[in-house]
Amino acid sequence: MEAKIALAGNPNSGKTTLFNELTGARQHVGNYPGVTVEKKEGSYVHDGYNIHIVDLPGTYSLTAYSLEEVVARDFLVNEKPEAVIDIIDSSNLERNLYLAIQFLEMGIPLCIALNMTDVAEKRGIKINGEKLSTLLGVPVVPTIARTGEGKNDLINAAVKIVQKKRKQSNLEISYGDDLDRTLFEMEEEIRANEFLTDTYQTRWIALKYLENDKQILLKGQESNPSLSAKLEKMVKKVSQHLERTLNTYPEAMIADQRYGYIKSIIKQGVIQQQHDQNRLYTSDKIDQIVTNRFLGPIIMLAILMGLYHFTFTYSEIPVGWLENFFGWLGDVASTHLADGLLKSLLISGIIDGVGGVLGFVPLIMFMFFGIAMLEDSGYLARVAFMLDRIFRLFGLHGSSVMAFIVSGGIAGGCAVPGVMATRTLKSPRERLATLLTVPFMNCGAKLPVFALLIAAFFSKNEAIMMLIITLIAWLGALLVAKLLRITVIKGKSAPFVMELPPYRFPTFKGLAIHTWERTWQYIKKAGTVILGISIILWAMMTFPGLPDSKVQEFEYQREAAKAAAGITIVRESEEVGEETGLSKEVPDLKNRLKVIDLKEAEEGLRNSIAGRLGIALEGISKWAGFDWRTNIALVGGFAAKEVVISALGTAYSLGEVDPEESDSLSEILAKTPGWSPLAALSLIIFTIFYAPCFVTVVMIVRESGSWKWGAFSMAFNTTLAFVLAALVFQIGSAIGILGG
Ligand code: BGO
Repeated sequence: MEAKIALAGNPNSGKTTLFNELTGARQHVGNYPGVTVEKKEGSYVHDGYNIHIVDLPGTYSLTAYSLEEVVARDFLVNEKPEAVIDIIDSSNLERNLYLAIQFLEMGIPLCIALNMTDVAEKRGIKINGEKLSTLLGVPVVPTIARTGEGKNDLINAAVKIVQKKRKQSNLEISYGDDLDRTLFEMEEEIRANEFLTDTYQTRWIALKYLENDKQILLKGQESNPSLSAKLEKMVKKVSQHLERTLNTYPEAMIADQRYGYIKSIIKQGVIQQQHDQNRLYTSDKIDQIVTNRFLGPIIMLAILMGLYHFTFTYSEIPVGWLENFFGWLGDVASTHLADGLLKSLLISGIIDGVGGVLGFVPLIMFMFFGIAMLEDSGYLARVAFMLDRIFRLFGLHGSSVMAFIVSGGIAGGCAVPGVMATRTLKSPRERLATLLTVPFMNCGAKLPVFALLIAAFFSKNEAIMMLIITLIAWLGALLVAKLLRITVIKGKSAPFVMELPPYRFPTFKGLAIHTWERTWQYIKKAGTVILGISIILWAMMTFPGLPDSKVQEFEYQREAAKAAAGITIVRESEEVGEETGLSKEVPDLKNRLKVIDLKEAEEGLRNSIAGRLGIALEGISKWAGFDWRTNIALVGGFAAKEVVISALGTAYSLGEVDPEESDSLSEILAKTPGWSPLAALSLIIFTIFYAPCFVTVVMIVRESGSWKWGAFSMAFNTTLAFVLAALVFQIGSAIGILGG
């Protein structure tokens, strides 16, 4: 039987020595067609196989920077050897793995020769080949080419790949938020147009465009000039963005992330000993402290607390300004508009609804600024790395951490890109478990709901409360993931590696741009989707209104109150003088009228479509401490979580008719009977866990490939949320804590 195996590796890794060791006198030296690069071929007989061995030119990378790289790459693509042996200099593992990673990205059936183990050992470096093999998903064989040690094991491993016709799945590294997003978009274009896909793989083509690979660019321009131009434009756009925000460019970012991936492999116990501490770079030195088993988690929690403290403390003043601004806007509309539907829509539907959401812009902005700082400095990747160990216990993939963080793991993300970020997870089971649990994170839409309830009921412990909410969300997500992984999505975990890019000093410009981009998304959503839903909900809370007979009844009550007050005024003015009587009695009348107005508004709301729904649900929701108004808000939250705030704003505004009353929503809630810190906590728990918003459900359906998982996430999450909220409320009430 015949087999074709290629030897590859960095220059000086021992390739020639191994080639000679294997082929001996059976060698043939020529040139690769059309170029002056030497091509050595030879043969080796093993286990009934006549193995044809080709020695590829030594390269550090597989991007078309040099002729050797183009030749090596073309050979792999055109000749498709059944296995490739990558010879790695063990004494310089990190650098040598860079090439191995690129083979894996190309989906090459790979076998690693961990060569020069003697040299490495002399330098005090001991490598755990098995661990490396598990993490990379390819066989790893220690060798000493100079003596021929390990030669047979190596060929055995390569022949096994040939025999099993083993397909190597493509390694997909995350290249950071910006590049990942562009890669997804480019891949869609490439796939749809079958652009160069007969020769190369989709993601790899996109990656080469990002790396500005001259050979692929040329082929692309020849094959489909307009699509090639489109892809180049996408690359230009993301390049400019990276330049502005992180002062870097795609090629550098890609190399950084690849090295980050390697660093993470090495840190997982692949190098068991390294005496030569002087060779550690600054990033490694920082990592020794920041990702330390004991210090790391303490530092992480301290940083989170600091972030929450910073956000709540400093955003309070501008949030107050905005609250006052929307209060003033409502007052202006109230004085200048005639009573009627338009006024109600404007004040209760739009100003109190959307204004409630926009009022939190400063808080969102501060939170995003803090997160951008953690992200741009490279610390967030370390958080993911540390949480990795914990995630494994819950049957999740290490890379799931990043999807959780994108979804709002720290607070203020979004589950839609979070669900999309699970695409980098190779194992379908862990991917499914991740995409079903990322919606539990505290996205930017839930954050204002928490901020409102914290301000109303836990104002003395804002940061600690936010930290508790974060921990509840994570714990809940992990436990649900575990539950899913031992029931509906059973199966073994795949090994994983994640990226640890070098630390960087974030630039102020970069932070500002990242903060603004995300804040703008929030504002845009408030002005479009939330505005639309607020108007629909306002209509549901306004119509059909009270029947005429009821309206008339309230009118009579008002008349009667006025008449009674009139009599009193006259009578009292006779006794104590007109002026005193008036000043005492008119506010009394005003109060009486206000009570009648409130009753009418409340009855109107109760009689509305939303009100009836809210009341109908009260039979169940009372177990969790939610009244009918909260129910309306929560039903609205199925569409988008911001609606919880806007609907509460509208619901309480429709019951609040005095224009002089300018209490903020949190003040109103704190004063309303039936509300207590316990009821607020129960609502917080429910908000964390209940059904994802509509767009996220659509994304779950798309990414899981089945509408069943979308339906599952809605039904399961809502049931879970209700059970948890009811438990908290009932137990809290029974033992009488938090005002319950
Ligand atoms: C010289 N162990 C040790 N200790 N050395 C090895 C091993 C190993 O496992 N494998 C290879 N080497 P190439 P590329 C040399 O040539 O095969 C040595 O570029 C010398 N030469 O012997 O050429 C190997 O084909 C004088 O060393 O690598 C060679 O990939 C003094 O690593 C070098 C000392 O191997 C590079 C070494 C005149």
